[in-house]
Amino acid sequence: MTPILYSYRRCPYAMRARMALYVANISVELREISLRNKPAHMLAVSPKGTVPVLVLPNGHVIEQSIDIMDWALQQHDPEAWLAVDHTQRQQWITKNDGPFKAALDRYKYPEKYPESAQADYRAQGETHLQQLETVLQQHRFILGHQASMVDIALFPFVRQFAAVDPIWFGSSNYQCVAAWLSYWVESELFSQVMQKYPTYLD
Ligand SMILES: N[C@@H](CCC(=O)N[C@@H](CS)C(=O)NCC(=O)O)C(=O)O
Repeated sequence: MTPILYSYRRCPYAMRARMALYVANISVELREISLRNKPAHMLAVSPKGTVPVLVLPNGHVIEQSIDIMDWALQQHDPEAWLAVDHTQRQQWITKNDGPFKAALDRYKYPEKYPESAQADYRAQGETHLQQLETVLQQHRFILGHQASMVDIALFPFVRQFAAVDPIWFGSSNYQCVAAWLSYWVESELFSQVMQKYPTYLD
């Protein structure tokens, strides 16, 4: 039997999970959901209601994107994406999924957060971009000369940040971040996981 992946194409958490599953060569039954009309089976197995959710044939449910990446790469890790220092890895993921994601949401939808100006939210996110720029000036990928799951876990969020105002991003000083982002966005891996699926309705 094939695992089921509840996914949403444009969700950065789902993107990182899909990429790890793809690299690990694990076939899934991908169920593209509507966030406004979530499948009853998904909510039954994972009441928190976020994607991605992976349901294994034995009924085990993995409902956090990083846990799906870890599970997939523990099955098969041809690029050695898991071979990284655990503390460093966690620091980057915590910063990305915490303060950077919060700044990204506010920068993307400033009308929902009128207490500050959009430029302030962008500046908050730039703290993270600057840290990325510093390490990417030293090596091609975040943790060194080889790609790792940290690159995959972070770039979908940086992609969204860059896309809010591409002209600003293109003229900003984050040249190494821009090159790193282009590398991933233009990769075969990314185009594979961005294929479109009809919405699954149960
Ligand atoms: N911590 C979760 C976060 C996942 C998440 O927030 N996904 C969003 C979509 S990008 C979601 O499903 N939101 C529920 C909704 O919008 O109703 C993970 O890493 O998997």
